[in-house]
Amino acid sequence: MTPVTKPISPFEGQKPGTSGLRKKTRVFMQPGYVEAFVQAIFNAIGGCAGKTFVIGGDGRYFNAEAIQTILRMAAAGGASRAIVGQGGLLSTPAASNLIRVRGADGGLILSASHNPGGIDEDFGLKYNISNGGPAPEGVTAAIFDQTQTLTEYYTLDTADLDLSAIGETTLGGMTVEIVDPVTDYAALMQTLFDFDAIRALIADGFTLRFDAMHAVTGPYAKAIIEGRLGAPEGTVLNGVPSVDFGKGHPDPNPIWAKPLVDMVMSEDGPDFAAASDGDGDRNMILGKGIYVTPSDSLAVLAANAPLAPGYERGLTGVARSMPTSRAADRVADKLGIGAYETPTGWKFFGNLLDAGKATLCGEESAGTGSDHVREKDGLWAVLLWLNILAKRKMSVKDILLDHWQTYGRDYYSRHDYEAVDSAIAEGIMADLEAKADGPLPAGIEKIDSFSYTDPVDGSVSHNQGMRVFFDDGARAVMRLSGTGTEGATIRVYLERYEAPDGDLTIETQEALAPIAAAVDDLTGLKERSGRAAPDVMT
Ligand code: VG1
Ligand code: CO
Repeated sequence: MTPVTKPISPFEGQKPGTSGLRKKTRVFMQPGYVEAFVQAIFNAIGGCAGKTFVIGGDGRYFNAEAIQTILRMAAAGGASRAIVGQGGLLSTPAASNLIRVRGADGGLILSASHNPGGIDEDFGLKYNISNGGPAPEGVTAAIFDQTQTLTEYYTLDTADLDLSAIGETTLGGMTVEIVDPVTDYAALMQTLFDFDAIRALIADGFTLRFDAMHAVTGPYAKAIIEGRLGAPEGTVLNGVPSVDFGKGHPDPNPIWAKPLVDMVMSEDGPDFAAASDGDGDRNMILGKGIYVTPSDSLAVLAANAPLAPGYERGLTGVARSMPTSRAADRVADKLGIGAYETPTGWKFFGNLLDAGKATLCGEESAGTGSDHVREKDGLWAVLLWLNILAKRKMSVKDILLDHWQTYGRDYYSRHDYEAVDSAIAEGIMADLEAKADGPLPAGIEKIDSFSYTDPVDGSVSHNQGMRVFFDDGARAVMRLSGTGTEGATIRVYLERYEAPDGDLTIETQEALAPIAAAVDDLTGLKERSGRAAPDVMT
């Protein structure tokens, strides 16, 4: 079948953000929009002739249509094979795994992650490289360059493929292989964790719930938690993926997963509960009566990982994004292993993982993962927690208390001010940057703009967030979100350390109120954004 060449003019703003290109669904649905971005990707990677790609997404509205477009274009460009999740579904970590185990050249993942789905909500598309991880900045910059100079794209005039049946078909000269989205991923999990120990824990009466939030992890959690681990049916909540995530917001935090939080906080709640996001790479961990902040979760996982077979030889290092609390550093310090601080976004962990410098990575935004794939992985974090609980035979709350009594506690919270006028938000950031040169207000030791030099390839990334260091060791970070689709979201990250012999059980917002007030004094944030309080606090 001969490829058809079609003329196209560049679309404005096809610039990948923290994790791929995210826009309103209707923007993606404009004629030629997906085609332009996909052709830009193919051009930026030197074409797709002879290549193998993994393709799948979180099942949101427009997922299926976009996949058909990508398949036609990959075939027209001469790709030899496309490996597609059945029904177009693949969680982000499962896609990363497939790229790796199948030795694919790359992958196209369709997701706007934790953003809501639907024709009036959000859509997204990102490219992952052959290590299974998100394209690094050099590649995303090349893609953006291509989007600005495109003149044509290549496709086939063919009918849609049926993506519902497992097996192989062809499209032009390309083989399309439809795979079960869960099989390889579940097999990988089984190599990392002590499934027998977790199964015994559950058989002994340990109770748990997993909220898939109507998103992609439903089938994975059912197969693994209810299937291989023997948890009773009904353990997985909201387990059927839907195009609009049940009209919810598939963001596993105490705001959007409130029913789950209420459940574990109640007298007869389960011993453990967890949730994952739209594309399955985030996690929220809860124990009876307690919410584990993602920063603490990373530290606890780092301290206990050797209890799981996949990590029994110990960790080489731990990496965290800059705004993530320093709790993980304290563990790394005690273990005498490397601690790395990277800019926000999983793409910055890829080199550290490939080079064997870090085994575990994490972000305050509910992302944790390891060198088993090159994405953060929601279910992986849940299974590692379960493995640790099965071995330590303590409650989540006691594990956390024990951790704080050993390392001290980094009180931590993130305050988001959403959909703020972009010019106002940029003004707030610019004014804070101008204050870095001093004179500094009383109580503040240093203000700087975070720059990162990758220790593996030496690449430098500037302007990765403003840091405010206080005299007493507390820290605040401010940055603008790179995943939003409306105005600007200002994120304010607050933390304060309390030593092991200090007060370890203050209510979090209370513990951080003085820092939040100091940030407001410094920036005029509330008045300038016109908000009396943050829209979301995690
Ligand atoms: C947010 C988080 C960041 C995460 C990114 C992608 O980015 O803060 O930690 O890596 O989302 O996660 P931003 O730029 O909005 O702060 V996901 O699950 O949306 O792929
Ligand atoms: Co996600």
